[in-house]
Amino acid sequence: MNPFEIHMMAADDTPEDGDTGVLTETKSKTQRPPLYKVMLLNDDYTPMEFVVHVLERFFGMSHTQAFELMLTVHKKGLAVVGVFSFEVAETKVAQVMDFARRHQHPLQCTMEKE
Ligand code: TYC
Repeated sequence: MNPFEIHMMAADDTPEDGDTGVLTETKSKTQRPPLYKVMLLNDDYTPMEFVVHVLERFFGMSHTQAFELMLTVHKKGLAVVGVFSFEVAETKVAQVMDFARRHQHPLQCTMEKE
């Protein structure tokens, strides 16, 4: 997006006038949408293989990536598994929570503004 806008302002803009327009330049701040971290929390009951499967299925990770990140959550208590727009983050959290609930695992997934 072009952050510069040229505003042409003619004080009295009729064809007979000749060009008495005034040029002004304004620099408008480029707005970026807020991003949200999606985090997975450790617990004592969810099987490791289930968490690996969740990371592959909902976050597009390879088996190796997913296994390493699962181990990080297991050791550290939690980890960021992705950064998304609000709507995408909300969808990921809902998908993971629903999938865990359907399999009767207590796995928790949350989101937080970056
Ligand atoms: N701590 C679990 C176990 O030992 C594995 C696990 C990892 C659970 C990551 C949740 O987000 C999690 N079976």
